[in-house]
Amino acid sequence: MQPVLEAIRTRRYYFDGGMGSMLQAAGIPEGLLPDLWSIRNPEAVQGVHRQYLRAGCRLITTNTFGSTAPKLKPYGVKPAQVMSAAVENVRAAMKAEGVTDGYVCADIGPTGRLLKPYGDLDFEDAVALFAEPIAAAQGAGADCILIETMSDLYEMKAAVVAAKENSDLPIFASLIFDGSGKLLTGGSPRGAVALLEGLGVDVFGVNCGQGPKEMTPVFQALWEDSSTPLLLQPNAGLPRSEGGKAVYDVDPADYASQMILLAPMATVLGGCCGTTPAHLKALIDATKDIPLPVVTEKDTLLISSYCQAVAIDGRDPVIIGERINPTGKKKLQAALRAGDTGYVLGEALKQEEAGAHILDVNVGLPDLDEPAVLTKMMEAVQEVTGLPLQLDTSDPAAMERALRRYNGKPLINSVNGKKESLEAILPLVKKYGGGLVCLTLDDDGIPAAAEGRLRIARTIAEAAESMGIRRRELLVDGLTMPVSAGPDNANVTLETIRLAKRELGVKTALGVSNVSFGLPKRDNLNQSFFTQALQNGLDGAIINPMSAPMMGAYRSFRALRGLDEKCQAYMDAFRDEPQSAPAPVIKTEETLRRAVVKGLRENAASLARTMAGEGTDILEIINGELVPALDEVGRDFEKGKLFLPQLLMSAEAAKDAFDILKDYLPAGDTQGSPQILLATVKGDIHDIGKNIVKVLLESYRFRVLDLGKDVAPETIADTVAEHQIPLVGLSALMTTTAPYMEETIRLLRQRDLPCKVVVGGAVITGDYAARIGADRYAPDAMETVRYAQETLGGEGSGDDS
Ligand code: B1M
Repeated sequence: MQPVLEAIRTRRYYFDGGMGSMLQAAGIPEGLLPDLWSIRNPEAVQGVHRQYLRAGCRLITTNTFGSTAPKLKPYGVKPAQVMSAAVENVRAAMKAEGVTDGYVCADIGPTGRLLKPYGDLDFEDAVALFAEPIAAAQGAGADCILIETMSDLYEMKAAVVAAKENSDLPIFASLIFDGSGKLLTGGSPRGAVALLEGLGVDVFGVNCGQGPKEMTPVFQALWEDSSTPLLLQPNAGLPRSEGGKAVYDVDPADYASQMILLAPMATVLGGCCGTTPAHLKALIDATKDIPLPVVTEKDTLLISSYCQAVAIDGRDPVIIGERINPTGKKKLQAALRAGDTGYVLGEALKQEEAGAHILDVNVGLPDLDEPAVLTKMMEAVQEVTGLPLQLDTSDPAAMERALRRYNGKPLINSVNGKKESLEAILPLVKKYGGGLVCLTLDDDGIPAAAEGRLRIARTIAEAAESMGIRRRELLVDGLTMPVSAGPDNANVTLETIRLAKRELGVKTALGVSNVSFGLPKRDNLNQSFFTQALQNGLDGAIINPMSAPMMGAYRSFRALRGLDEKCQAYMDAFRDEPQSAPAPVIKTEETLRRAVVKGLRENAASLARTMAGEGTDILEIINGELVPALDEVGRDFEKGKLFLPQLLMSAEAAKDAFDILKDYLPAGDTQGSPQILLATVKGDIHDIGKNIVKVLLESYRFRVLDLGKDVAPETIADTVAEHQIPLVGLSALMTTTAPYMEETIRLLRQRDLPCKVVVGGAVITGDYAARIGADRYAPDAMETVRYAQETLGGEGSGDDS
């Protein structure tokens, strides 16, 4: 039989549709992991496969969506067992239906956990979790791997790496976007194309989450950027909840008619939640004669982080911030030696604010463990900025380690024309993906003339292409030599840029400021050379974005070249500047509020310590810095300007600051029976506010029993009864969890527990509190203390002073 990747280019092939709902209809017990039926009830699973085969589907997905070790552990089975049985079920169904042109697609779903630093799952552990079912799929004779319903690009990367390392099967990969066109962790369609094409995934696209109509903008965006065949597997419309169950409203005929509009862009179609064999049958009837799309090779180089993508299109140049490179920088050298991430992160954020699009990260110092330090600094920088990074090292071991764990598709700086460099770096680019900076030097050094440098660039480009690395991924660096060392040095570099673009059709990169080495007033030369390089076709400028002359040259170039529509970016950058010469360096004031907003944990803690140490009132610090910072982050989150990972980093920074501040509050009294119970209600994991309330109550010497977060009404009522607690404080921060506050109060009243209840949290108002029967609404922590004093009398009864 033809390999699956060849087959899908010859005619339309269809994935199947929903599996869970079909198994429910077949009687699977509620709450049982559907994958278990691959072993325990193979006939039922085969029955579903057979229905889809009869509908005309030929890409049949194994019933293994949840088959990673932790999810299977409670049932005492291993991923390999389930995968082997599941592959066998598909084969048996095909045989029973007499189908000879079907393919077994080994289904790999998400782990259900967030990866570090936002969650608790380490990247390597995620790779290992995916490796098990993938290796089993290969062993059992699956035809391809389908990694699906991924809402985070980092987890997707872990799964793809696992697939590449544990099988040689074709890889299909599919993501779930939300209504705003983003992934849960903020990734965009363009970021997805960058990552998945970089990793060499064979077919990718979108599934789940929404119906065909709602998916259209995301799918269109993928189509515009991608040079890879796309797959599309929407739900039968947007799910809505009815009696706690998801219900889908789009019937087979509507589903098919909505898909007709997207079929010209999709090589492979199929269904997801809520779709049935009837949906697939209607889809196949409606689209089987629509010609397959012709997928064109795009020329743009895409670079990405977990949430942002930068396009290097050969026309509009980008800025690569050069400040995180210890060469000639004593402070950075000291910071790297001391493992001081705070300083490095400060440099990262300053460059971002100054307008960099990509940040170079280089930690090359002779006495440092470069593989460890580069990875550590890269991860730290990725925690606080969404800008894509350029990994800059001449040590292949350091490059590999960082590249593997990088969240996105980076720039790789660099390879050169030497055999050992090509042999060490090109396989890494092939495996992990990345835009590649190609230095025009080889064993004979740096050629004096542009033609010599072009020759090396050609050697690199051909070697890369022979390994399947596209030419558009390459940025040729013509190497800047000081003009003080030779009058023709700048001309040769400029000529190399021109030739590389014209003769090889590649992009170009350049570290600009070396041109002025050894001469006074370096800014003059740098600025002028930079403008000339841009004119000659420089695409990636490695410069100091905090240098006003350099950014002035860049912004002027874009405006003059017609790259800056209505000169908007130029005006935005300079509107508020005095019309005289601009200050040479852009400075940012470091405040606790900013540190929390930016998620700078170390800075937040040390600024909190400084402020408290200087005698600033602790409540003033909380209400004047921490709360407004989190409010700002919350607003930006709501507007879709930032995403869950940044929200988490800000929350962590606020918690670190608060951990310092609470030591400055008077110590509490923890002896005796509790007087106040505190809890964040069921379903809600926000506990920063509640923790502040707790510490403040304790500093007023009330004895607090903290039940933590996500606490069920019954647990609260039982605890109040057991300890005869007179005052209960409940916190809720979401509209969806506030009803549990009401339920808790109702239960306390029903059980006649003689306690008062104070409530608070971002979504609670005085009116709401009154309506649900709370005794008091506390807009902040201090109001809680006042109410405790009113109801329990004076300070806490533990007060013996
Ligand atoms: Co989320 N979150 N969050 N979040 N988060 C909000 C609440 C949100 C308003 C952001 C937004 O969209 N603008 C939004 C809720 C929207 C809504 O329902 N209307 C939201 C969302 C949607 C979510 C997720 C669903 C995101 C997702 O996964 N897609 C998810 C939910 C998870 C869950 O709970 N099931 C989520 C997750 C998170 C993080 C984990 C990242 C993190 C929480 C970390 C933690 O708490 N350990 C987080 C954060 C930090 C926020 C924001 C930005 C800040 C909350 C905060 O800590 N504020 C928040 C936006 C905002 O509130 N501006 C947001 C500072 C804190 C000191 O204030 O808690 O109000 P607060 O407490 C004050 C007073 O209200 C009062 O005193 C405190 C001190 O003055 N008070 C009480 C509070 N409780 C009291 C109890 C009392 C008395 C007074 O009686 C005892």
